[in-house]
Amino acid sequence: MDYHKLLFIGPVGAGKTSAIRAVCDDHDNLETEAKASDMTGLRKATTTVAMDYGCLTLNDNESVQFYGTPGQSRFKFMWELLANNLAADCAGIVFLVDNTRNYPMRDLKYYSHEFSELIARKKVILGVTRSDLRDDPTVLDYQKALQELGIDAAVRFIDARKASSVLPLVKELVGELVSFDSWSDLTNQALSNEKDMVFEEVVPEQDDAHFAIQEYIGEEVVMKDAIIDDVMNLKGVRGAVLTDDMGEIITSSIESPEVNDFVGFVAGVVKVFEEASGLGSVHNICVKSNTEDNLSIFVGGDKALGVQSSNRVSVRTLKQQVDDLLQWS
Ligand SMILES: Nc1nc2c(ncn2[C@@H]2O[C@H](COP(=O)(O)OP(=O)(O)OP(=O)(O)O)[C@@H](O)[C@H]2O)c(=O)[nH]1
Ligand SMILES: [Mg+2]
Repeated sequence: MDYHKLLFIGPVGAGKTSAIRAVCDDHDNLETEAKASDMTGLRKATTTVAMDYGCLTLNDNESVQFYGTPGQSRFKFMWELLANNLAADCAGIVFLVDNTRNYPMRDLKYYSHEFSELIARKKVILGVTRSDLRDDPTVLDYQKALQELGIDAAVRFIDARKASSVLPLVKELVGELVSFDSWSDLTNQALSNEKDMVFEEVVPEQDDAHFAIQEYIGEEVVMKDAIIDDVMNLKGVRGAVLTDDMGEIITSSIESPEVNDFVGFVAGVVKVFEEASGLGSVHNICVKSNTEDNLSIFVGGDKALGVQSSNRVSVRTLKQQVDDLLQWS
């Protein structure tokens, strides 16, 4: 049997799991879905925590294997395992982006950076999903963005839930490598199956705009004032303060002037510390306590965010959640 591998990459909720589920043989797929307990839960109920796998049998001798990455950056170790090992020999990459996100171009930049080595070596197709819900940015916008990123890839607007929409991408990537030539039969079969299917309608509970936190400018995080409200919704958080890089308080829900001043002080000295220490950029400073609250300070762009949290909540978990908020909301 000849196997041809395809790797699906892209942000949370772009439809990687859906696309693999749609095109693989019945009940022949592995999913590692877990209930999305964090920010992701606002957009969908589950998220991939390790990887997706599925197989499409073309004929007795040929099949396509699909590998899907988890979108969340906390599972980055799986990106490396998939890109460098399990799917390093893939025939191509299906790069999915969700057109309904606030900043789909930021996603495009981020993931193309993260998978740059593999992308440079492989045939890539950019599949723009949820384009049934929003058609802007357009194909032309994506073509321009890809050109700026130096990526040679075709752009296809698709519905990741539908096999009839995903199969043409599979054909584009492996069609020339296989003797199988009944792609149109497969697609027609999928179309007729889809007639009776009811597709789950995904209406985000809250619009992304609520979390208008940061824009992806290069790799620099820009914190918006609304981050305070979002951080306050995290478990164990008692207060949050946002300051500028001169230590001036922009907004705060922390009563203690000492804590506010301390965050302002740290924000002010970080740049000096970075230069003097030669350690490179400082992104996060934690002050832990066994008896009092913990204080975590996140530095990004020209602002600092101080988060006061119960010492019963792990600082590591909190850091992950705030990082997710900063990166993905
Ligand atoms: N309307 C619409 N919904 C879509 C489309 N593609 C995917 N969805 C829905 O959006 C959600 C996407 O979720 P997943 O397939 O789990 O996304 P994922 O890329 O695997 O996400 P992670 O595993 O969290 O990285 C599901 O609820 C799908 O039904 C699309 O093109 N149009
Ligand atoms: Mg998934």
